[in-house]
Amino acid sequence: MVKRGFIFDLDGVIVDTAKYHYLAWKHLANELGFDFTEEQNEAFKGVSRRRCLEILLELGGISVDETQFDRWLFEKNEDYLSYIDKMDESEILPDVPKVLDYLKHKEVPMALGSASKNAIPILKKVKLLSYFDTVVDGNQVSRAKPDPEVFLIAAEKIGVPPERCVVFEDAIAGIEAANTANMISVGIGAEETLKGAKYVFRDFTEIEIDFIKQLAFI
Ligand code: B16
Ligand code: MG
Repeated sequence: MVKRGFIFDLDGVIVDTAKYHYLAWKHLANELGFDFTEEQNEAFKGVSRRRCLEILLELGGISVDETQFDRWLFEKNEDYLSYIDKMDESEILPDVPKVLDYLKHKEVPMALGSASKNAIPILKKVKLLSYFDTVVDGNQVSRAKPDPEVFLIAAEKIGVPPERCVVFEDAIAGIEAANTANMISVGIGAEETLKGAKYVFRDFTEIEIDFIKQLAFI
């Protein structure tokens, strides 16, 4: 029997880097003369860096040429990386290692599927890189979620057909991407937000190993 493959999003599933993205975007917005709220930051989750800056500039009513746009993209990322640099294992979200350890022990193929171009340095910082057979990130995809490209590449790389893959995602666009790819979607977050997911858990502390076992071996 073909095993199931497990694909994990990064920000909001494995670590909460959204708070650092927020600080860096807010810093840039303030520098440009307007504020950026945590509520507005919600719409940035799972969205590519480039698209986030487009939205931020729309919020501030600012239009710029490509050179300045790229300069701000770079500046925001440098700021973000200064937070990432201080990360360690204590920032892994609760009970994530419980699930990763179980799957690793059972030799279930695992992939990371993230929009971030900083996924590998983050995984190294929190010492989780070795758990994943492959990392598909923002450097390898041309179409952002809700396009299923990131998850389809991940499935191909771990050699598991899409319909046998399970995706853990915290963003609506990510759940949509998983569903479009014909994968089993598991939402991490609020049920009201992640209505489209096949299963929803507030966080990994709500996930029993028995549930993972069933998902992995049926
Ligand atoms: P970077 P995910 C996403 O990560 C974040 O949720 C999103 O807020 C961010 O803009 C995007 O990565 C790009 O990140 O600037 O590091 O390339 O949820 O897809 O793991
Ligand atoms: Mg996410």
